[in-house]
Amino acid sequence: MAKGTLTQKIISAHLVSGGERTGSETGIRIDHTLTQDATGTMAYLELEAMGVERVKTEISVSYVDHNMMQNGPENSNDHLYLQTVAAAKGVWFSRPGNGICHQVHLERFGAPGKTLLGSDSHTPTGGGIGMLAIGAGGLDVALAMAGQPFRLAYPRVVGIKLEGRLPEWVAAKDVILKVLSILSTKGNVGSVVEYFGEGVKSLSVPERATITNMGAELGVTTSIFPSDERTLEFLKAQGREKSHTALSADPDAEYDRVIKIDLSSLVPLAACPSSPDNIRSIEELAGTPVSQVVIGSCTNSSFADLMLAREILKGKMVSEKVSLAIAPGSRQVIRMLSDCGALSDLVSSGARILESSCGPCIGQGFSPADGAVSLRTFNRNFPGRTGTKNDAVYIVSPLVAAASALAGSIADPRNLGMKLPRIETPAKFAVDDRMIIPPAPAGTKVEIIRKPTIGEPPANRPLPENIDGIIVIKTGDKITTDHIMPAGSYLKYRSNIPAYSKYVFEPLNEKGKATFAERAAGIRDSGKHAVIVGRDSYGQGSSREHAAICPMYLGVKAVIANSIERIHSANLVNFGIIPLIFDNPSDYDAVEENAKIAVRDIRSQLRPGAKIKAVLSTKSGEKEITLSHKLTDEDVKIILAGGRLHC
Ligand code: MIC
Ligand code: SF4
Repeated sequence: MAKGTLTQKIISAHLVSGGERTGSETGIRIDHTLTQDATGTMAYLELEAMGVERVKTEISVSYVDHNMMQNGPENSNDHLYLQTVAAAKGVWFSRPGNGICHQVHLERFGAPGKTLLGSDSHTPTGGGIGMLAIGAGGLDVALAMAGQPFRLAYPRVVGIKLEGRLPEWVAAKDVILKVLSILSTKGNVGSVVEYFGEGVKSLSVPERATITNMGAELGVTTSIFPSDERTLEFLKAQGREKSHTALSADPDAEYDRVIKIDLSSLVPLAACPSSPDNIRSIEELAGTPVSQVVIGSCTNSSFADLMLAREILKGKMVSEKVSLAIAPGSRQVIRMLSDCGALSDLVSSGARILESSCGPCIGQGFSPADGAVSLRTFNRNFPGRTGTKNDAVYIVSPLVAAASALAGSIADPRNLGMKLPRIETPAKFAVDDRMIIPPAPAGTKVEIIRKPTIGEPPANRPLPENIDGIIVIKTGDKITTDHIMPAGSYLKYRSNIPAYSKYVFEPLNEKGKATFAERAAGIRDSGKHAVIVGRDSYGQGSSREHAAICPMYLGVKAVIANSIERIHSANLVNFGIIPLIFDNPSDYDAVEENAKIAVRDIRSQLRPGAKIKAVLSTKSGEKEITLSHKLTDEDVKIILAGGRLHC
C-alpha cells in the first residue's frame, strides 16, 4: 500500500467498507456527483427506477453540454427531462450554454479533499483542485446519489515528481503528453497518478486540471494534485476561498512507483493519429499541412488557454488553408474574453466562435474533410471520433494550435519570434451563477416532463445455467467505447435504447455484411448467447454505460479479452454481462468469428477468485480454455441477477 500519499489520506477520510490493501475492494463515501446530458438521462432514469426521492450527497449537479445540436426534438426533450428531474430530486441544474461540466464544476463547485463521482470519464479534471474525482458509469453515479458508497479496487499510487518549471512556449498539455509517452494508454488500470514536488507550485489550477483531465487517457482511476496557495488563489478569484483546505502527501510518502519529470526539459509535443499515446515532438512534425484547428474541450478551454491563443493571433489573420474554431469552456470564460476585448481580437483573426459545449470533441459538427489534418487541443483522437471515418487528428496545446492556424501547417510556437506574455490568474473571475438552477425545496411537487423519446432502462433476465455462446465479433487491440457505441450523430439516441442499439459497433460494420446488431439479435432470437472477443485494453475511453446496456439489450452475455478497462468492466457488471480475461493470452489467436463457445454451469462456476472453464470450437476441433476475472461477491450477485437494477 502506498503510505502517506494524498490519495490514501482522502480515501481513509471517506472509507466506508473494505481494506486499504492494494487491489482489495474498498467502499468510499461520495461527496459530490456530476452528470452530463449524454449519460445523465439514463442515470436519472435509473435513479427513478431505484425509487430514490431525493439525493443524499452534499452536492449533485446535472450539466447540459454534450447534446446541444438540437437537430430534431430529441436533445430538447432530454434537456426538459433533465431540468425537471433535477428540480424534483434535489440536484443543481447547469443550463445549456453555461459550459462544459468539468470546467464549470472546477470553477463553481470543486473543493479540495472532497470525493467526486461523475458519469463522464474526464471527471478527474477535479483532481486539479485536489479532489479525488473519479469517472464512472451512470448507474454507479445514480447509486452514489442514492447515498451508497462507491466500490473501487484500492489503487496503486504512481507518484510523479515535478521539478523545475516549464520553459516559455511549453504548456501543461505537453506535461500530460509526456506522461502518456511514458505510461501509454495501456496497463494502468487500478492506479492513481499523484503529482508532487517543487514543480507543482509553478502550475495554476487550470493547468493542473489540463493534466488531470487527460490523465483519463492513461486508463487510471484518477489523477490528483495537492491543494496549496495556487489552489487558494484560484478559489479566492472564484469567490469561494471558504472551500479551501491545504492538502498534500506526507514528505516521506511511499509511492508504488515514482517517475521524475523535469519541467524545464520539456518541449512542445503532439499526440499523433489516432491514439493519445502516439507522441512525437512538434519539431519533428513541423511543416505538416493543416486544414483545421480547434481550440476548446474540457481539456484546454480555460480563460488562460484562450488568452494565450489570443496573444498569438491578435492583429493577424489565420491562414487561408485553415478553418479555426474556438469553443470557450464556460459562460464565465466567454464573458471574461468579451469584457477584456479578447473575443473581438479572436473574431478579427478569423476564428469561428462556437458555443460553450463539447461540440466537435464528440463529433457534434466541425468534422474535417476526408483525410485532412485537424489539430485539436482536446484529449482524444480515436479514429472517426470527429465524424470523419478517415480523420487525422493531432492533439496539441493551445499555443501550438494558434501558431499552426497562422502558418497553415504544424508550427513550433518557439519560432514565432515573439515574447509570450504571462497570463496571471485574474484577481476576480466573472462570477454569475444565474445559469445554475438550484433544486426545488424538499417536499415541493415538481412535474417531471417526459416527452416520447425518453425511454426506460431495459430489463434483463437472470444469467442462464449454461452459456451456449456464439462469438459475434472478434476485435483487435484498444477498442474504445467510441467503437462500441459511437456518439456523433447517434448521440441523440442516448435516452432510447432500442433505437441506439442498432448502432453497436457501427464503425466496425462492413459493407455487404449483416451489422453487429443484426447478427447479435439473430443469435439472441435463436435462443443462443452472443459473446464479444477483444484483445488488449478493451473498452478504453468514455464512461458511457450504453456500451454495456445496448449489447445487453442485443443479448450479449460475456466479453472475453486479454484486458478490459476499469469503467467499462464495471458497466458490464452493472448490466449483467460477464467481463472475462483469457488466462492464456494466445487463446485469443484461436478464436474465430461465428465460432461456438460453451460455458457449462456458469452460475456455479462464477465465484470470486475461481477460474472458469469453457470449450471453444476452433478449426482444428474443440479446445478447452480457462478464463479468469476479478469479480467480487457483490459483482457475482449482480451478474447472476441479470444486472444491478434486478438485485
Ligand atoms: C467523451 O469524451 O467520450 C464523453 C462523450 O464525454 C464520454 C461520455 C459519454 O459518452 O457521454 C466520456 O468521456 O465519458
Ligand atoms: Fe465533452 Fe470532449 Fe470533455 Fe468528453 S472529452 S466531456 S466530449 S469536451
